[in-house]
Amino acid sequence: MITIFNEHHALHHGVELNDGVVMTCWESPSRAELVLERVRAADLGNVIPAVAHDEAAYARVHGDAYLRHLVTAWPDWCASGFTNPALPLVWPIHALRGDREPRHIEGRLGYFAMDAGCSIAENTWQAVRGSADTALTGAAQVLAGAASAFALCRPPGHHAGRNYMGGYCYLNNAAIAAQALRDGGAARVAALDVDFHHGNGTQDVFYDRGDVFFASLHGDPRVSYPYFLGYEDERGAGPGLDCTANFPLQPGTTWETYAVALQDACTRIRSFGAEALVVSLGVDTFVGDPISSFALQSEDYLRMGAMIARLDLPTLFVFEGGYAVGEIGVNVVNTLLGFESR
Ligand code: OKP
Ligand code: ZN
Repeated sequence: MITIFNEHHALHHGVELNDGVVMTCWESPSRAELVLERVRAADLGNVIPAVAHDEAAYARVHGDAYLRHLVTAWPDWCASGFTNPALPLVWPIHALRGDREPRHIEGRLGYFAMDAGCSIAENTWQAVRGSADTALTGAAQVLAGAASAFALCRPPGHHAGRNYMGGYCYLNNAAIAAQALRDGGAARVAALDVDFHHGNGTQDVFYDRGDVFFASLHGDPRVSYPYFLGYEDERGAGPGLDCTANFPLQPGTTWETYAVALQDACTRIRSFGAEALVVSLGVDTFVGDPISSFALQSEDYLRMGAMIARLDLPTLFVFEGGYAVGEIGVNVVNTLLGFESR
């Protein structure tokens, strides 16, 4: 399996609120480097650089005003006299006006964000677009006939909606890749999200569409981030009704329980008639993950990959979360090796 990698990912390391204090994010550059190291050590296949894409490819998934905000946030933040990483501090929740984009950068940051997990600094945009380009390069590999590919994206993408960032995610790499597969000729595409956290952004992008199926296995939103989406009764809308499937799972979930839900998700994808598959691959389902609460073991990822392979679809793996850096490489590469063992 070919791996796509963009070395500019390292230009970005955000800050987030932890225990009431601003600290560097769990989502760190070393994560991608450790996965790459394991890809090489396991001889998974060639590693190729991401091909730069035009912003038009991102605009297939994200709104123009949001993309403009991503590009101008840092210069506008500096022009307002600020000097540290940009973070939002006010959000247009419920009864507040969500229909007006403020002009001041301080207001705009909240308007286009779901949380304070996405700081913006001088080189953030370069890393963010490089991550989307990594996914797009992977999609191109699959469209060119590769049975599978691994987009080693960083920063991750699945919490980013059409018009908002959140949870370390700015552009939705998996959604952009799924759309590229559609645009490249796949009539029906499935996005399977196995990150511990619900893929609220991917769900947002495809919720009312009948051509892209979205399935997510994740920590129950009653007790797990992102808290405000990912319930079982979210099934899609309009032409997309029953093209969204959510599998909330409880803290402590082991492979035995997880496998049942994953099999369900795969059955749904098969009956949908997908011609290509995008997997949002987060390994924060690992028992040792510092910010999540499932209990998968490293060997379970071999089984996960093998189960996904049984769908027998051209498959693009897109890297998302996973914060147990000691085992992150083994867990990711085990999934890919399990897939290849079919
Ligand atoms: C991104 B991805 C933990 C708070 C959670 C946000 C987590 C974002 C996860 N104390 N903060 O889905 O792995
Ligand atoms: Zn996650």
